[in-house]
Amino acid sequence: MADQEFEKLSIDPATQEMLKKAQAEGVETIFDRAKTMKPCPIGAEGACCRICSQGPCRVPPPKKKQGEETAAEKKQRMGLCGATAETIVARNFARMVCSGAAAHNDHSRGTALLFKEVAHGQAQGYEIKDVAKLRRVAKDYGVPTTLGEGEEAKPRPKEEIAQELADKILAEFGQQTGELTYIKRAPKKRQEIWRRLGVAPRGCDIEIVELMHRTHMGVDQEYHNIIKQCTRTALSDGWGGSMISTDLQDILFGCPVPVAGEINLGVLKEDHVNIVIHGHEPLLPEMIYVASMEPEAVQYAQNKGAKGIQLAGMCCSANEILMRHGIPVAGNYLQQEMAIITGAVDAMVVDVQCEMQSLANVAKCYHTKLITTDDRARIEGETMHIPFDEHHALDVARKVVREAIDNFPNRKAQVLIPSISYPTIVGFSYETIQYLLGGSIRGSYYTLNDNIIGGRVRGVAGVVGCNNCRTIHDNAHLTMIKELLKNDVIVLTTGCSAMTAGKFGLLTPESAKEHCGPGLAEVCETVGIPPVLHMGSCVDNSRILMAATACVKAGGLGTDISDLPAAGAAPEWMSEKAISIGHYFVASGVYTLFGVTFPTTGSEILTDYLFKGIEEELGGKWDFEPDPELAARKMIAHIDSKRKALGIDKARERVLYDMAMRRELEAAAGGEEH
Ligand code: MSK
Repeated sequence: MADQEFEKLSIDPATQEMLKKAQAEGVETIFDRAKTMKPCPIGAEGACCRICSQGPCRVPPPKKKQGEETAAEKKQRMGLCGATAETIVARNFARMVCSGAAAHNDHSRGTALLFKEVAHGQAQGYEIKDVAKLRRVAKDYGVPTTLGEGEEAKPRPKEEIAQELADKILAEFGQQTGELTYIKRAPKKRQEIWRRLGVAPRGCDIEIVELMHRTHMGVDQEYHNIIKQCTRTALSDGWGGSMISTDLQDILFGCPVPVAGEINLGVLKEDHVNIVIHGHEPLLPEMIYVASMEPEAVQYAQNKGAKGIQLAGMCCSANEILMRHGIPVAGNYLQQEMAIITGAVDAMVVDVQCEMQSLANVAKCYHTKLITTDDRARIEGETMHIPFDEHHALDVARKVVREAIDNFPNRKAQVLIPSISYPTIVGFSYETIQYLLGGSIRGSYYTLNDNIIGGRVRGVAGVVGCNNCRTIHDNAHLTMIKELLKNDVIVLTTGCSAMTAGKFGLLTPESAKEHCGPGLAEVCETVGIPPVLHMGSCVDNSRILMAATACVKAGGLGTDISDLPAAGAAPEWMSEKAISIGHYFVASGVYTLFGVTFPTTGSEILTDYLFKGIEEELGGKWDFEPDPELAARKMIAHIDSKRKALGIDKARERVLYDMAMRRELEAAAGGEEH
């Protein structure tokens, strides 16, 4: 393949370099398979029904425009059982929401179970690191944080608070009635919408189970009704499982604050033992971080001829340890094979989600040990399975580190690490942004709102999500983000999108001058923040929900998330989790745009409902645009329409709110800031 061909696969020079190496060494990657295996066009549109053994039934697209089809023609576009294109496509969409929400909520359950063990002092190596956050979350759950009353009141021991809180949180997974606690964190108006529509989730598990039931053959066959349960299920992810994960991980491992990091394959070191941590759950990675720094481990590595141990992350496990410890990131989703192809990775340690099965084949071409660590996620061809055990996590981590060190002398292929990496500043949790905007005393989102009202910041965009080998790696993320920044739209990012931003230098405060419009550049310079704020991993999209809620509660931008000059996007999405995330953003009132392909285009009627009709009910809606520049313009147009509705479409004098005005706004938006 000629050099220009590699540029059509990825805009990332480090990835291009590794693709060339793979070609020279005869190693097959996802990029090769994408060339030879084309997606099924009917499946891609969501119009293939395979939920019973009478099919699969494939429903081709209509030959005529919507509304022009005769009843007989419509009949031809049905499954054997009579299920219409709308039912089939809605069911497929629903099952994506289900699987995505299940992934996040199951991740969350694991974290909650560990939290309970820590609270009872039965989890080796772990402790409660963020007591202030523990107390804030306890308040949400109605768990007392003091003992005694009035002036006699004393702080309650953190272990006691944690024990009671753990039981309350774990009960929410199996809860059958009522509603999830965090629903009350949303603006009042949003809560009312959910309650009026009957979509406030009852528990973390029940909504997923019910949606699976309803998409079984012969159950729910009315697309609005299926999508309604999609909404309830997705909300159980965003305002349930994902938010619980984020909060408990902050309590256990520390709430992220700005920290310097580095990203791209160049973070690997030829003369070190390289351990790449890949997946999503930070429980074991936190201990691997500890184990890799123990003097005995470093000495052991030196005895084997290495200078030391280099830990690096991949995908969202990377985001977790980057945000809290500044551990460098080797790359995003489409770089997992690339890391092994360097020939320098002594162990790739995976937990759950986004790990490609092909890792086993690629690892065999080199010396890399592929170590699975979660009983829920084994990979055929793995080198070994060292299961995570919360009671002995540090011992497990030490074993993993030792396996990697033992492998260092076994390197067999030529080692070639691209000397490409970029510095980043990350760690912008919702709380940190609040602090940066106003300091610890008066910390709040007022400052951001004032700048939005004054027109320096045009609006806010969340750009998140995966890479997808059906589009040029990293290109859509980068193009979209640059276009938004140029137009004074500040970007909040998570997941693999955050890594793209980092790889191209957008996660540094200095980048504001180069990439932003004058208003946003001025704000970033004054506050000292990058124009793209890295907020964490996939579950940390819940931090974006909290930031949006804080904007509403700070006042001046309406009374609901749907009033904000804001938009969301996943321009290179690929996973079912992305669909669940997208749908909970829509359900929270956000205009949400996806790129690459859209999974409901097999039904024009259903797609129309998701892109238009649903807005009347939820205030948010879906959209699809594969061209990232056009997509960014659509987002900006939406932001402008919201500015107009708020009456702030023309740049105007800054309105400085006094306390009385703020109280009035807060009351309208739903009470105090969290
Ligand atoms: S890792 S879900 S490829 S963002 Fe969270 Fe990246 Fe998407 Fe996995």
